[in-house]
This record gives sequence, C-alpha cells and structure tokens, in this order.
Amino acid sequence: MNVEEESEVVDKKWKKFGEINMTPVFLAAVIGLLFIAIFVILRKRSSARRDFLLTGLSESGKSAIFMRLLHKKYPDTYVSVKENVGEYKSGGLTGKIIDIPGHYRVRDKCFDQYKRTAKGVIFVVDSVTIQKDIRDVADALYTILSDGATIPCSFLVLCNKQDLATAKSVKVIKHSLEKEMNLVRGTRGRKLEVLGVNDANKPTHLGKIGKDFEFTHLQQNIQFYECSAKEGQLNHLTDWLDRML
Ligand SMILES: Nc1nc2c(ncn2[C@@H]2O[C@H](COP(=O)(O)OP(=O)(O)O)[C@@H](O)[C@H]2O)c(=O)[nH]1
Ligand SMILES: [Mg+2]
Repeated sequence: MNVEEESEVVDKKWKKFGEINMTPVFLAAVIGLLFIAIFVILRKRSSARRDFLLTGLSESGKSAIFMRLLHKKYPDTYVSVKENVGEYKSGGLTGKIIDIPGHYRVRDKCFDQYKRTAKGVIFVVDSVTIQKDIRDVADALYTILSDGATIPCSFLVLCNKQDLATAKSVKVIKHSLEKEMNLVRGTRGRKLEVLGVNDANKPTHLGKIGKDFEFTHLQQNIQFYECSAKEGQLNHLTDWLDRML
C-alpha cells in the first residue's frame, strides 16, 4: 500500500467514525451521572441530623408529652427506664422523636447515643417545682448546651404543667435559669482550673466571656414556651417541629 492509499483508508475510517450515532453514548453518560447524584444525595440524607430528643429531669413530663404528641393519650403513670422512640408525622414529612429517660445514670448514656443525629433538642421543665430544682435543671441544661455535638441543634425549652395554678411563667423560668446558669458556669470554670484541664480538653465555655450568662449569647438557637401535656396544649411544640421537619 502506497502513501496515498494509506491516507485514503485513514480518511474512510474517520468518515465511518463521524457517522456513528452519538446519542446512546450521551444518554448513557447522563444516566450514569444521575445515578451518582442520587447515590450522593441518599448518603447525605442518611447521615444527616433528623432526630428530636426529649430530655430534662425525671418527672418533668417528657413521657406525657411523648404520648400526647404521638399517641394522643395522656397516661397517668408511665415509667420509662429505656428510651421511647416514635415517629412524628406532619404534612407528609416525618421526624423521629426520642424520649430519653430522666434518671441521670441512663440519661447521659442515652443522650450520648443520639446526640450526633439530633436536629433538635426539646428540654422539658416542670414549671411547678422549678424553683426548688433550679440547680439540677440548670446543671442538666448546661451539660447539654456545652456539649460540642449539640452546636448544630436547635433548642426548645418547654415549661410544662401550665395547667397547675402554682406553675411559674415562661418569663420567670427563663430569668431564673439565666441567673443559675451563670453560677453553674462559674463553678465549672473554677473546677477546671483546680483540675488543671488544658485548653484542648476544655468543654465549650457557654456565652460571652466576661459577661453574665444570657441565652441570646449562645451559638445554638434556643426558644422558650409554655405547655401542658395534661390539657393537650402542645401547639408551640408542634409549630416548632413543623418548622424543623
Ligand atoms: N398537671 C400536670 N401533670 C403532668 C403534666 N405532664 C406530666 N404530668 C405528670 O407528671 C408526672 C411525671 O410525668 P412523666 O411524663 O412520667 O415525666 P418524665 O419522667 O419526664 O417522663 C406524672 O404523674 C404525670 O401525670 C402536665 O402537663 N400537667
Ligand atoms: Mg419518662
């Protein structure tokens, strides 16, 4: 084959290549990309934060709120030694609600198990006994808020048992908690100094350094509302959940 013949063969080959229908190739590429996109989205969704944790001291009414919200029931007594898990459904969307037992031994362990998948934390307060229990309530709330794993979470403090005449208002509870959280922060800071904990291991300092503790200084969004599980007054909770789903 001389040079001219050779170039003719090459020309013919290119012509044939140009005649190949490229549509199926493009289609295959697009379908492939679609599959990759769906895979990435599904992986992201499965690892995203989607749970809502109900927490607070024992007897504050967490299980009563859980039962009212998910089963439209108000139980007289509901002893929970293990977490209750249920689905909250609204407008075609769902969210997992986890009622964490209040006893401190199980509470911390259970909270640790769910904190990394939590989108929201609902902290329930007994509005009748709050004054007597203020130190324990502030301590529990401080522990949760200063845990680095809850920084992406939104918080809702529910002042429950508002049906009772001796219940304190949301305004009083918020103010008392702010004052007590300030004391808890001071005590914890001094303890860490005595123990000589270095900066890297130090839990997050809550609020602004050198300023009295205020909930508005927190990194997390935190809202306070009144409710009554007994009377079924949970509209602030359902509104908050519906916004978060
Ligand atoms: N009056 C009144 N009592 C409540 C309310 N919510 C819960 N309780 C009562 O408080 C007690 C503790 O409630 P429970 O849901 O078991 O608290 P938990 O330990 O936080 O789960 C029970 O006797 C409930 O009947 C409420 O809104 N109003
Ligand atoms: Mg309970």
